[in-house]
Amino acid sequence: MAITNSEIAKIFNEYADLLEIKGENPFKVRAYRNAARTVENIGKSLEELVNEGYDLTKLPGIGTDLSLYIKEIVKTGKFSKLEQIKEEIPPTLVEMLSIEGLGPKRIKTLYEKLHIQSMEDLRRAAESGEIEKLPGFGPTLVQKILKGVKLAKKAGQRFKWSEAKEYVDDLLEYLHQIELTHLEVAGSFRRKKETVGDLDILATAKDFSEVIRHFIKYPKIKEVVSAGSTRSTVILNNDLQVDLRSVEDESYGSALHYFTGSKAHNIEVRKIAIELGLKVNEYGVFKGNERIAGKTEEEVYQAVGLCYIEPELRENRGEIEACKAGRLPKLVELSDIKGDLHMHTVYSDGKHTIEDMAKAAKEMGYEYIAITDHSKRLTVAKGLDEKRALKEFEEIDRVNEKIDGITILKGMEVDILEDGSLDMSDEVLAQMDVVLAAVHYKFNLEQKKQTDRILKAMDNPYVNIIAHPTGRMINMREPIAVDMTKILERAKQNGIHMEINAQPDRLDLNDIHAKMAKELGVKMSINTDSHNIYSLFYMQYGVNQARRGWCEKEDIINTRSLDELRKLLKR
Ligand code: DGT
Ligand code: CA
Ligand code: CA
Repeated sequence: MAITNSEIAKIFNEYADLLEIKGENPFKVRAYRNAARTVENIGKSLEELVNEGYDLTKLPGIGTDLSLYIKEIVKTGKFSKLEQIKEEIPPTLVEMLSIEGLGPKRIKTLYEKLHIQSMEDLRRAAESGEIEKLPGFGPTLVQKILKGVKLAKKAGQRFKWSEAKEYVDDLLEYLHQIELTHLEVAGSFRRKKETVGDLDILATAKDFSEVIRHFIKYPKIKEVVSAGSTRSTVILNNDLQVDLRSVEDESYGSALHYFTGSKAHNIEVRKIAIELGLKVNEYGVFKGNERIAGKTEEEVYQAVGLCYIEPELRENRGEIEACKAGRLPKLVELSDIKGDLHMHTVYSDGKHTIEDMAKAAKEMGYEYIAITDHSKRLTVAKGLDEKRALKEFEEIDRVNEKIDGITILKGMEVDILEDGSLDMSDEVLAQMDVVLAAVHYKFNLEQKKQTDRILKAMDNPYVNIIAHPTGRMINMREPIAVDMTKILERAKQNGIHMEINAQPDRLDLNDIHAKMAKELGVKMSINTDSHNIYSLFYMQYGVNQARRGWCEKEDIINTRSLDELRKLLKR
């Protein structure tokens, strides 16, 4: 495995970028950049020099440490310090380096000043004019950033539901400018799948050709792929494909059912119809040539002897059997949520104070929140040590006295260390109302080690909730390798709850894990992990995921009143 000088230089440059984002000493940053330049320009293979036993410290800008690092890279192809720092910095910040005009300094500013952590945050802040107001960021740069965000989107990548939602809202508002009888987004979007491949819109109107004419004039279209009399396909500026179709009013329910999918669910429904001597397609339910149903979805299900099945359940994961047995869940709703048990403040990497968060949550009608700042290992996030944690709790007491109508619980998102111990003393943990434990580094441990690490943390008697249990970031970071069944069984045994993290990039537990948890009798908490008051509304995304996981109100602990919740937080 030969490694070229420019590859080594690239590693040092990347490391320097990350050090800079992290806010490390500028001299240190410069040392790596200088080393990268030296490596690039010496004109002789470093690999050969290393193999010949040449003393690398004779090279300009290469000291003892750097010479050891070069040897490490030549021998292993990797730089362990780089791997380590990558685990400490949100992967999207690293990804943002690929955007023209955004260097580490600016990314650091965006992260610190506007708490931008994802491409979506970046796009939103650029469009809203927030970025333009920052010193050193002009309108030209903002244009460049917006272009860069689009280019960074890899071909064939699925869109996060939240991202599609923004476009859907705007597009539906536009379509409603003309007269329509029905308008609905079907497909995976309606099933609230965490990512969508494209949008499938269904509309009925007296004059459908007018709908198509209007649709293809939507200003955010990049390309009109086709425009016929009953359907049209376009690509939006963000590369999202939209299919628009029309049907007759009498077929609307069947078409909505057909295009909502999933395909696997539709196939099962069709099988049942065939057994009854019926035919189901997008135009209706037919007995011979006679249409016996089709105007509404309820009618379609009824015609084949089934009850109405919520779109989130239509994945052929047992919903048809459950319907036949009368055991379909009554899915949890956003309005059932009484509080949010995971959020950050200025004590660690949040943007707002405890009081700000409490007031915003109170406005949302919540009965309680938990403040859960990071623990000390997470230095990039200014994680709290024992002393600062206790100081924060004193402030929580003061704010609780000051504000009526909402209760602030004392909590923390405590790091699970590599050996499964917690990043906080039991003495301080004992003073908290709610303890979240989470993995924030060493994502690559093999399954047994990673599972044991989490199981050990779950045996700490103060832990209440495992936060974002798999650590995955949609389209960016794979989940950690864990035996989820074992973790859920331990949760059941120890009275620990699992989080459904509502961040649109996380949605972790995912739908399948949430359903597993429910079936094992493990309760969950849907939390926004907010770092500012504006993302408290992410709760909706978490509720969507919970619904896809068949969760009912009683499966979710933060649908309980404060008194009930406190009982569930006792171990
Ligand atoms: P996506 O776009 O990849 O996130 O997933 P969907 O579920 O939106 O799939 P899409 O857009 O290919 O098709 C929309 C719906 O149309 C799908 O959920 C079910 C229905 N559909 C599409 N193709 C077929 C098919 O071959 N058979 C049946 N029964 N239904 C289909
Ligand atoms: Ca679709
Ligand atoms: Ca489609």
